[in-house]
Amino acid sequence: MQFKFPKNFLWGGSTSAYQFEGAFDTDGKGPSVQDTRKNYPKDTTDFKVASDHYHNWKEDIALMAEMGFKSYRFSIAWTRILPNGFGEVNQKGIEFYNNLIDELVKYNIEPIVTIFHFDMPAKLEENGGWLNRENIDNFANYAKILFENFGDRVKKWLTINEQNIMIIYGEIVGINFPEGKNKVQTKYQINHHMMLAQAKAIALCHKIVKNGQIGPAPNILSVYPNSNKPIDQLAAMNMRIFKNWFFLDTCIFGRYNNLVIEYLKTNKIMFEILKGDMETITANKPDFIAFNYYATATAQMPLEDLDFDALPDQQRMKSMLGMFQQVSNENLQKTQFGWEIDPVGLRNTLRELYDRYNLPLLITENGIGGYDELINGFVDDTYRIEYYQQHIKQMALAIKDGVNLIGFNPWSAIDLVSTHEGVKKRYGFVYVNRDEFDYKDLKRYPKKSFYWYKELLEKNSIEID
Ligand code: BGP
Repeated sequence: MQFKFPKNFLWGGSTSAYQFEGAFDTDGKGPSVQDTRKNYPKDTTDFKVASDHYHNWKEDIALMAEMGFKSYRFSIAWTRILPNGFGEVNQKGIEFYNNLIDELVKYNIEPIVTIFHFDMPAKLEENGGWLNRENIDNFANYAKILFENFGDRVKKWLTINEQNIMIIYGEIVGINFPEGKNKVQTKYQINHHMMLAQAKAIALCHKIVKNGQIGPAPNILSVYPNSNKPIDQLAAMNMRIFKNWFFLDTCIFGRYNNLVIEYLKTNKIMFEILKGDMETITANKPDFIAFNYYATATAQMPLEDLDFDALPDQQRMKSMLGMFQQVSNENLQKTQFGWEIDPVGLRNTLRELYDRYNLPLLITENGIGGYDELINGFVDDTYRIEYYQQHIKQMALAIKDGVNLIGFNPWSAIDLVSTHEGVKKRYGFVYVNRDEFDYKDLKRYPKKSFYWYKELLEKNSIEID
């Protein structure tokens, strides 16, 4: 049976500025933490040139239009608009995004703009980054400039990309931690400042942008218990709260989840909340939830004698002593880069999110990174088509279950530089001709998935059995 998606369903694709634009110091752009970052994984490129979208935006949007995009989710580089993060506006930056947005409007592609995607201005990072309360207002001021300049055409806004990932695994996405301070406490203090920054941006959007809608964009996943032992169910519940609900409960219900607060208090690492902060958060609620989904997680209760420090880096970061330990799920296949693949998990995640918050849901990332090879000007990425077919089918089933899902903007519209694994890990419907360190001609080649996606968007339906 064919399932027809709603008429106005926002089919599109997604990118972020530092991974896609390149032109890292062109036309007055200032450096962000992604430009000054020193800890690139071995043998991977930096973000200086990326896919050079800055000089190819017209052609890139034409390709999106050819696929039939109804929406395009991209981020604005704070340091293109305000090179230092505050102070004078860089008109060249405004001009670049004005052109981009006008071009999208020309093709009837709805722009969905992320205000902040992992790229704190380096100048603000020097004065403490998100840990410095002053930067809450710097963020709000930057957001205000965006609403004033682009709000006539951009009606859907996202505040902070994957705030939860920045807090939980901050080291890998450009957050620096000051010496001498408890790292966990620092993370939750930063989180509190981001919550306030988000609330202020929501308030400004609602005030300035006529018919504007705004929401957070965390990375959300269902968590399975590793066994039917009650204690593993508790571990899974703990992980769901630490990973997902703590962040969404705050902005949607206006309260911090008790489990996390009690954990911080018991360990004497509670963060500081000033008078009036909770009122600011409570008064400014999002209109929808955007979220990124790559896979689910599986958790068990860590054994009491587990040597936590002996765990490999990734596992240690993905676990919490006494709360949960993330383990791999033997029932799931993995991508070439070792990420689990769980299409049914997307339906589970959609269902859980909608049950809990009852707000419209928008998928802003989902996709598969792999080694793609250009052979005679063509890339056969059948594996990507299969991945999307399975995930989109589960989206259809979730909508049939009653979930209000309003769009799908997978990662990524066009090849770009992976956050963790360079250019060799490709995600796009369009191949960009460059290697890790050889920029070549950066020419664009539609992959097999490009034509498949185009057909799907034309039909606006998928086979479900
Ligand atoms: C998300 C980020 C994206 C993107 C994606 C894929 O967490 O929001 O910026 O990078 O993950 O991750 P990676 O590039 O590491 O494969």
